[in-house]
Amino acid sequence: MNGAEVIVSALENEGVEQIFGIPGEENLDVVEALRKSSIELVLTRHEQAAAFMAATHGRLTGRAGVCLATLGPGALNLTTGAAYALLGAMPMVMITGQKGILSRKQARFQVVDIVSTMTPLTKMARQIVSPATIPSLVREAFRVAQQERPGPVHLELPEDIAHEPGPDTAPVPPHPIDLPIAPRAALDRAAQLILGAERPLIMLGAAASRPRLAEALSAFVQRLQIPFFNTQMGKGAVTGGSGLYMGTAALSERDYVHRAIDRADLIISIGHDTVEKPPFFMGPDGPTVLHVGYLPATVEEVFFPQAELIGDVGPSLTLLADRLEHKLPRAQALLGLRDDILAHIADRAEESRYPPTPQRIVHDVREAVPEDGIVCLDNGMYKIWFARNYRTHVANTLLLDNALATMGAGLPSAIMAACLNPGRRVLAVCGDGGFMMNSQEMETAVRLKLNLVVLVLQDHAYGMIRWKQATDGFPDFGMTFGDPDFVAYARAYGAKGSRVETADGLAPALEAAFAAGGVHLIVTPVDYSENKRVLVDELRANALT
Ligand SMILES: Cc1ncc(C[n+]2csc(CCOP(=O)(O)OP(=O)(O)O)c2C)c(N)n1
Ligand SMILES: [Mg+2]
Repeated sequence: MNGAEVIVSALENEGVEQIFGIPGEENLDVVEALRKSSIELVLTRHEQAAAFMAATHGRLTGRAGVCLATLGPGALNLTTGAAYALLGAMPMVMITGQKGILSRKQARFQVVDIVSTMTPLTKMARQIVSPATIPSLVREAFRVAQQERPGPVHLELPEDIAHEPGPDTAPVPPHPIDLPIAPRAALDRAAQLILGAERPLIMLGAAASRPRLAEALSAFVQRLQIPFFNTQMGKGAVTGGSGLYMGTAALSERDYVHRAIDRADLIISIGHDTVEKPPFFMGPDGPTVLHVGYLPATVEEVFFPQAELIGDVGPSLTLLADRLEHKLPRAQALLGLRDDILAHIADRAEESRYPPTPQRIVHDVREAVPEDGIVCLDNGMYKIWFARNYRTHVANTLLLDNALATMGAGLPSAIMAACLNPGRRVLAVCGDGGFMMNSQEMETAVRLKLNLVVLVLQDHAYGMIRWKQATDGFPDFGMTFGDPDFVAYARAYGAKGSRVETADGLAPALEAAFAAGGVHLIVTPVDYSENKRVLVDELRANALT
């Protein structure tokens, strides 16, 4: 076996089924080994998209997704995806080529120090220097990528090592890992804190969305009956708990959900990751925060928990609930605020106006997407509206990036979600700016014969920045652009395209697109005057009352 065959068999050993990317000549031995393997090579049209897809695979399954690129330019195109996976805690393994390291007939042509480039963007970055080390290095790469806190790992395979015959070493079999559960003393302390609380509130953060946690987390909330809110990336982690849902902290302060947060005397913060925009600001006057997590909390100026429960979150929460069930007469002290908060959030959701408001767009999307359907957002103004207004009932059904918050990941992440869930409805929601950053992947979606709908919200602008510019008192300058004819653009890829022309046109367009199957782009204008009216003026007034 040569180095390339050893690495591909090690990837098969890890259960890898697909690799996303764009090969270069330095990867040709790997491509040949893939051809003879059980792994599918999925070509993308830009390496950045391949990395977003691989990271999303990790996010949705807990098993690292794999992407492949050549040396230099190809590898550099993976860097934004590496940062996306690092900040977003998504397990991913990136494999890149390199010129030979034993001899180099092309001097420094295309040679960039990718291992150094990747070092601050990954949990581990290594150059492979001999075929014999590959089985243990690949096992180590997956172990590191998948263990808490998950993230990306980079392996560089130089072309001569890929070509070189090595010993027929067997891959290292993965072994089951059971994480430690929080110790008894910490559980007792956490239980005392919760028993003593007058107005407790649960917050679900990004790590609450880990795929393996959904059941235990839902059981915890249902057994204790304490109302909960979530951060943007903690959306959807409680099944059947909708009567206790108080809202999503899409903004850091002053939103309606902060009426509950500001009154709570104890916040049980499950899986909060300070990589997210703060869901609230801690201050000297409370509330007390109990951090429950796989790892201790990172202390920040605005987040400094007074108590912690560290260990495998699911089993630890089960033990905590055993100590508290039926013993919390004040569990629902804050629940009375719920109806008012949710009524404010739902305001104007059914109004017929053209162009539609963001609230109406969120409402119509929710109608068209079943509970287990998956909505993947790019980054733009609408992300705040979806985070605030879109109700989720199943874990990981609203995928958004509140960590790197990069534009361009909406379509690739939706492609990955559609690949993994062929029977479920999958929708990408993108702005006209973010969509154009990776719109070439429409070809990938069509080639893969996916069922996927892409909703493009058109304001001919980098709307979010334009909104911030106005909110900060700057004149309107430098944020507008022209768009292609999106319907014709979709058709040029062999996808279907349609445009929303009336106030009530979005819902039927979505339904028709999902029902027809295949890849479909729907473009709708959006009335962003609501950004100022609600998110600035109304919330400012709310803060004064
Ligand atoms: C790669 C990248 N570049 C720039 C930004 C800064 N940024 C955040 S939102 C935004 C505008 C997004 O425009 P669009 O996709 O059209 O969405 P809209 O806000 O107009 O709905 C920009 C430029 C970013 N987050 N990521
Ligand atoms: Mg826009």
